[in-house]
Amino acid sequence: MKGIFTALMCSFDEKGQVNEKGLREIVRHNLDVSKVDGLYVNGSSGENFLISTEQKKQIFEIVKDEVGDQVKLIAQVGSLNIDEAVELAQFVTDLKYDAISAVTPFYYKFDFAEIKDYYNTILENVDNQMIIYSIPALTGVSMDLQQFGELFENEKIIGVKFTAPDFFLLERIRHAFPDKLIYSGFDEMLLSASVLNIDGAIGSTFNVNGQRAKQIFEFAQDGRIEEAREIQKVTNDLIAEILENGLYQTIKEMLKTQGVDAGFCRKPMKTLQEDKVLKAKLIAEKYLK
Ligand code: NGF
Repeated sequence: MKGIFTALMCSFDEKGQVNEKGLREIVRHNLDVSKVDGLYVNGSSGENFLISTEQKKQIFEIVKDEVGDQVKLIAQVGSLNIDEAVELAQFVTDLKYDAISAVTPFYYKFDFAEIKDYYNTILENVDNQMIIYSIPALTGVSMDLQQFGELFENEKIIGVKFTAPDFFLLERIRHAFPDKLIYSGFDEMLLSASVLNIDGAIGSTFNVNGQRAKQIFEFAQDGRIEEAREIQKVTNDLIAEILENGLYQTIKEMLKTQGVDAGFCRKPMKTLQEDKVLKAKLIAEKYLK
């Protein structure tokens, strides 16, 4: 379960329906061109919070069918509707996903006891292992070292997708829980996290920049920091341009330049205007081979 996992994007048509052919092409691009170690399915980058339960299931099925046992698969099943989270956790476990992950419950400002109950409830209902998805900037939910420790007491919770710029907390978690898996979630901070001995990373930009992410991670593990830093620099130039142009839309336009039918983003995400589509093509020309 270690290494570089792409936070998989999904191809949607103009009406917001899943474009199966396009989704399969995105998967193949990640496996055959970027050669990543695994896929994180239906996370933020998969526009998970914008789609129906049926669409989530459809995506889980298509991805598993395309990947088989080629790489590891993590299914993000977290939902404010705990019944949906349990239903999806059972669904992907039957499909033989290697692990499940769930975003911390958000919006209602749940206290820690409620957050803990959410994870334990999902896990009581399923025979699978869980990776906590912590992304305070989007959820507003921050947990401290002791709270991570309490969650980790459940042996089925095997790790965390840590999407935060708090390297003090990251180091403390690494030190306190050497046997838990830590995945870095901010691609622009991959090297900084890697030197703290994380187990891997999960990111959206790996859909187009997976090869560089793999190099950064591997160089850092080998202590080749200068080489890793150079690649992180190019990576961050790329990420800065992507963020300025529109994150998910730009990655999809970049994928299209690689012959991948990456489709559109779901509303309320906007469709890029012509000038930004052109800019995405220029970014692809500059950074992709
Ligand atoms: O897209 C976001 C939102 N974060 C992703 C990743 O942490 C989560 C990150 O790769 C994710 O992709 C998922 O759950 O599917 C950023 O897009 C990247 O570092 C650029 O900032 O914060």
